[in-house]
Amino acid sequence: MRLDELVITRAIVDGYFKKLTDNLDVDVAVVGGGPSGLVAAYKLAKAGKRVVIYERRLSVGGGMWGGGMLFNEIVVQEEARKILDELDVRTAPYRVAGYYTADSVEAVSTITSKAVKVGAIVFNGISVEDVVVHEDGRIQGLVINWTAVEMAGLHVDPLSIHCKYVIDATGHDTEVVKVVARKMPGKLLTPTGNIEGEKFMSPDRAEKLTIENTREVFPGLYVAGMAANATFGGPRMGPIFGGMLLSGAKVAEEILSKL
Ligand code: 48H
Ligand code: FE2
Repeated sequence: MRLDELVITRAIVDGYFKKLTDNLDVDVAVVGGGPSGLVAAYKLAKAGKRVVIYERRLSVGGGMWGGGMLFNEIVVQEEARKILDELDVRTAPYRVAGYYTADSVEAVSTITSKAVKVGAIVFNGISVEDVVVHEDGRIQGLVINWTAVEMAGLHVDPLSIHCKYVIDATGHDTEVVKVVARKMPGKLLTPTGNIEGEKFMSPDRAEKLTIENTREVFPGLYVAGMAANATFGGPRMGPIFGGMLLSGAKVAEEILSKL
């Protein structure tokens, strides 16, 4: 066959804009495609909900690719291994009982593939910069822009999407919550009403608190993963990823019970 550059261009533009317009009003919008966001999206999409992930970078996976200090293995504990089993990510028991390792590239690529295959739509290269809130004070959607616009520092106004729930899965920076805290000081569902801030490294406490901290932080807005710990003042845990996976599963369950 003879290839035509205009057909190629039209195919991309038509395909992309269909995906975009079909997903302007969804059940759940996940901000950040790290481990917690990916698992949340997988669980929600598997339950038949319409889910999108907005990911600032070209690739999803967040901090999981690099394992610990670029040694690309992750550690998970017994409780979280079941999630990796369910997702077909192979784990190996470490010689200390209860600890398992997995190849971080297999983990990211497999979880991503599963999430996408059950219907989660990933929009990469897009950054969430604000939320939509009308008179009732509840979050109704997100304000999005190209990461390239953000990086270039261009003054280009964003677009908006609607969703029933937002999950802030942006990791340490807890970016969506930050916007809400800046525009509505004292109104978060945290002890101080503001962002409590991430604490020092303490893996055992951190992993448990991550699950507790995975909850609604503002009407319509949930936090998961490191964003949950940063928001509610939990410690960090280092390169053990079980809490991230379990947090993604918990936020999906909580939202499913409301949808
Ligand atoms: C669109 C955005 C925006 C935005 C950020 O950091 P992540 O991997 O997040 P988690 O919470 O799922 O996993 C945390 C884990 O990787 C980690 O750092 C751990 C366990 N640390 C322990 C320790 O002690 O350090 O992924 C967040 C994703 C990234 O891909 C960002 O690019 C993306 O969110 N993101 N996407 N709009 N405004 N902000
Ligand atoms: Fe981290």
